[in-house]
Amino acid sequence: MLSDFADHVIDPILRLKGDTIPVSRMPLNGAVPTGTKKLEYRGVAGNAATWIEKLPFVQEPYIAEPYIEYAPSCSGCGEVPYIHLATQLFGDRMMIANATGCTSIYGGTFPTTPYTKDSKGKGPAWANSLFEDNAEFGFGMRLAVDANRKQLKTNVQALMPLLNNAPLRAALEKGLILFDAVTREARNHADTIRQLLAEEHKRSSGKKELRILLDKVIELQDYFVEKSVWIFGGDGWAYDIGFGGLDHVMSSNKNVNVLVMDTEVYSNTGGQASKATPRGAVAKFASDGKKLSKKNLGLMMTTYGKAYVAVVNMGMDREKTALAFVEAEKHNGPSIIIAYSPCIAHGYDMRLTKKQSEKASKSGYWPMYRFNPDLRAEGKNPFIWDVPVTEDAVSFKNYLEEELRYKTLNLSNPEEALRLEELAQKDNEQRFKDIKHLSEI
Ligand SMILES: Cc1ncc(C[n+]2csc(CCOP(=O)(O)OP(=O)(O)O)c2C)c(N)n1
Ligand code: SF4
Repeated sequence: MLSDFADHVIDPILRLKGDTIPVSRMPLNGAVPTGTKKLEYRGVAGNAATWIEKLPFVQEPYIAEPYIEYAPSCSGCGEVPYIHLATQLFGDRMMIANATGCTSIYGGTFPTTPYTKDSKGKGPAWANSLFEDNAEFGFGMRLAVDANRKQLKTNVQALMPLLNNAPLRAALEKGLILFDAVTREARNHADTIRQLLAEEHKRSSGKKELRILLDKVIELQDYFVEKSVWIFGGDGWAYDIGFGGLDHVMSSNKNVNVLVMDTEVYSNTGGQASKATPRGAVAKFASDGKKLSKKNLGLMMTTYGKAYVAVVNMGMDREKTALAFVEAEKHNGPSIIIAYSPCIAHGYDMRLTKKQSEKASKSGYWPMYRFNPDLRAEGKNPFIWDVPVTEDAVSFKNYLEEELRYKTLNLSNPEEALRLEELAQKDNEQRFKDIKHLSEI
């Protein structure tokens, strides 16, 4: 399938001969083979992030292959490492609803795609709906997975008494016991069931009732292992245009994971201001500096009480960031991770993103924290600081003066730049107080 697609679709398109491809060459269901981006790189696979496997809280490191490679973003893009991280942790059972934005453009490229599958043929299922309905789109995926798993269970229970095949019956029984586990044992066992089902299917012709149930269980066999449903998008989506849907999903009790890659502007359309843009930064529609403070999305999300919330910064602390991903995924309810994401729109050398990310947290601009409602059950405060803002501090000015989005205003209107900078400093203090309040509940 891949070589056919590569020869008859990818190759002509890359040679600018796409117009010659007959429509019948396109996959009928709209799904394209994954792992094809590497064909543009002599077929050499990308690297898996080995540091993830060494983390003590990643209990079953089994990932030796990447699930996204050669994402064609800008060099140094701060969004991509978060996608690498999420896919390496959960990629083989992941479903991603991707809002329109940079993540959908470099994630959903055609004719080659950077998302991959591993040697077992497993990898993230990915789709993009619209900019404005992505939370609802992912929510729909969750409901569909729940419905399919429920149907699978019912059909397995109906099938078992009809089986004369003891190994398959025992495997299905064990499959039901492991139904909610996502361990390596559960995943390997699902592969065993798949094999036994295929063998039984070959033997079952002429047995109508058995065949109907077998067909149904085989159709749904991918759902023996629980999926990890993710909703990806930028700040333009999460803070502004998709916020209604985000609110709906986050106030539900469904197990979805939201990843907001916060570049503080609508990056993909050239850097328009969003509600995530900080005060004083110059962006499109805020050419004389944004006059209002950044919306505190993290704090708002904690008010649902039962949602997991993490505000992370990979450049500051990748281990705490990974911990937030693991906890968010584990939380049996809605989770949101708001991720500091350097972008070319910030206006500095993208080789320095790590250093600048550190300054963002150390200056108090980007406090890192986790709000884990599961801790309440253990009688603990759900709020955890990950970067005490007083530790190893740098001044806010020191952070600002590295970035063109702040420097521009200083050049064109220094009085206004100073006024906004002072207000932005107060925003940081207020944000800190608002969040600190949570740590004292
Ligand atoms: C309803 C709607 N409005 C506008 C657009 C155009 N559009 C596509 S991507 C994008 C910017 C996305 O910004 P953000 O969500 O911050 O993601 P980023 O590109 O920064 O990752 C816009 C405005 C659209 N696709 N749909
Ligand atoms: S514009 Fe920004 S967010 Fe988009 S790919 Fe480039 S660096 Fe990444």
